[in-house]
Amino acid sequence: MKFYITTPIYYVNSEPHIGSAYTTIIADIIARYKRFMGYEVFFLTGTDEHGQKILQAAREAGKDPQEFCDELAEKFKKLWKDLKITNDYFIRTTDDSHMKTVQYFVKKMVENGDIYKGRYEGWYCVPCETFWKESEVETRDGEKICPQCKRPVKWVSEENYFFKLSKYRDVLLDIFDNDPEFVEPDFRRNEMLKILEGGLEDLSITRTTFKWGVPMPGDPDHVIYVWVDALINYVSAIGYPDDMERFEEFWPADVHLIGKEINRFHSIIWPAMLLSVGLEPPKKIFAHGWLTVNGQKISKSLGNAIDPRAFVERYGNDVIRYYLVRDIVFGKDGDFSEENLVKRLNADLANDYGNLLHRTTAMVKKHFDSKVPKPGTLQSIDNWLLERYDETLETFISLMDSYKLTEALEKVWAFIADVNKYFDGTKPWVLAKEGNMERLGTVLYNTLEALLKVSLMTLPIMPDTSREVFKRIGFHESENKEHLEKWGVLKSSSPVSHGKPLFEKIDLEKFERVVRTVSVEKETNMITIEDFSKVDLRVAKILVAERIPKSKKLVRLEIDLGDLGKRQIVAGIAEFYKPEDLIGKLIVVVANLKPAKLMGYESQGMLLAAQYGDDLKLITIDGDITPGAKVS
Ligand code: ME8
Repeated sequence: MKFYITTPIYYVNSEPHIGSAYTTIIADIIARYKRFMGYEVFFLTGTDEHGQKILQAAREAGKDPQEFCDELAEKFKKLWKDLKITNDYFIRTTDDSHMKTVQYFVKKMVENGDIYKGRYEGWYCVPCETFWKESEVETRDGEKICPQCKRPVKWVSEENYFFKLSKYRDVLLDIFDNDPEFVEPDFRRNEMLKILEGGLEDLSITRTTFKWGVPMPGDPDHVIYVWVDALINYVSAIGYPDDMERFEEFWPADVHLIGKEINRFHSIIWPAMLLSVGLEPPKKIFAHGWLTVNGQKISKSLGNAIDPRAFVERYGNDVIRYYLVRDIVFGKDGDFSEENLVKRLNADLANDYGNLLHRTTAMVKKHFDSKVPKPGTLQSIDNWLLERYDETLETFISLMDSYKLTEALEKVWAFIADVNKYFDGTKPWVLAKEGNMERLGTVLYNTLEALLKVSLMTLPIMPDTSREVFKRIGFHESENKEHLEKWGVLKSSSPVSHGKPLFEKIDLEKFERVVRTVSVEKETNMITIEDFSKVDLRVAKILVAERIPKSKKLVRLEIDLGDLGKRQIVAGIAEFYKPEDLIGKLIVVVANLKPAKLMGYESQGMLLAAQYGDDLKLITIDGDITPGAKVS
């Protein structure tokens, strides 16, 4: 039995955050659950490293794109390690083997007659790496913006290769019809059906205005569209086409776990691409909702505070995992609220679960010399507990198998409530007082066994906690589903240890958030007029311009700043301007910037330029004005 699960491969334009961690943690939970249930699992994650957005981010960081991607990919890998994610492989789209597969795949689409050359005219959103039709874009203050991320879109008009996506509309509709669970949750499936019913347009699959991507086979002036490149990771990672034996073992993928905003790529474009090369579509796409943190959008303004490690340090890995599954209904949008997290920690984990273990092991220590007691004859209340367990297990498995993770966990906690009821109802402390050791032994045995069942069911969600519970209740067998299926797994007289509470409660009165509510000013990056006036902007005339030897990007300029004298500045504009064309231009510079050295040359200021995608243009002056003039 094989099980193949994937996360999106994350863009490396910025560091991983709680949003990317959410998908990866959920995928990890599913992967661990399937392994526990006896499947041979392949759990894939990785990074998406080509395209304009990454190129732009690398430029902004002043880094070579490959070097930039190498650094960021390491950060993702490190985070997953810190979060104890059990991915079996980490794919990067700049891996040679992946790039070869992308070319092979696209070549096959060409051979199958699904690619043609045409002119693309329309809008493009770089942050989403998405083409939008005129009818789809929105307008804000006279500017066209992306309907998804609401940032400005760019007009694109280029010769491109196109994929005949429209051709696959009817087959896709059939797939959706034949398998109502192809895309989940159902409200996300309905969105996709609406798109399909509205008809599909062919998709532009190459770009010519930059080079950071996989070259189009046979036409290297074109690079393959980053989404086409990225989606192919799901097959390149399992050996397509070089190792077809391995590929066939795992394909089609059992589930692509993604966020709702990239559903169209996974549920429509990707299956069509696969059909084009004669491969089966994935078995399922599960598009979960979006998280906010303490009511705020996850954005750069939240800064490093949303580094998932900060939460893990404060609350512990298992608590975060529990909270994400329990409080955010899997599939729907939700808020990662630290206050709710603390409430869950105190109530569900420390009280319901931790205290039950604590009370039980305390009594085993006191009355049975820290050894698992022997159970005696069962009474009706014991049978009631066993029935509750049978029903819990059946429902738990069916909920987990259908990705109803939140409900599955609720079911386990309903069982914990039953075990607490059983414990209180059988009054073991009275039995102890009365010296009824056989009955006491039975009650404690059943409670320990129930705790074993709870810790086995929650093993994929809270692995460290479960293993700690195993140790304390004397369970040393292998971790597999057999131990869930029968009652009475614990061996009498195996050692029990009564340790410190499993979870430490946090006092809500003194509780302090990891992420503080960011003020509106910070959120919108507002500055005051005083802040702005600190920047001394001046007009400067370029007197001398020459390339810096051995540098692709840097130009050395001598500029005249009038009253402020002459200065040297170094600017990264060599790829956009020839030095001789710069001489005589009136530009704008920051005159009060601390000097810095670049490639051994001192730069005594910074010129201003506008950059968009691959374009860079200097800020110049409309007409003549004396050098040194203040800009405000
Ligand atoms: O889209 N809440 O990469 P990406 C929940 N490279 N999940 C969130 C989230 C949030 N606030 N923010 C991000 C890409 N995610 C492409 C994917 S796949 C072939 C290419 C998660 O770095 C969620 O899974 O923008 C979302 O789909 C993904 O991160 C987007 O990651």
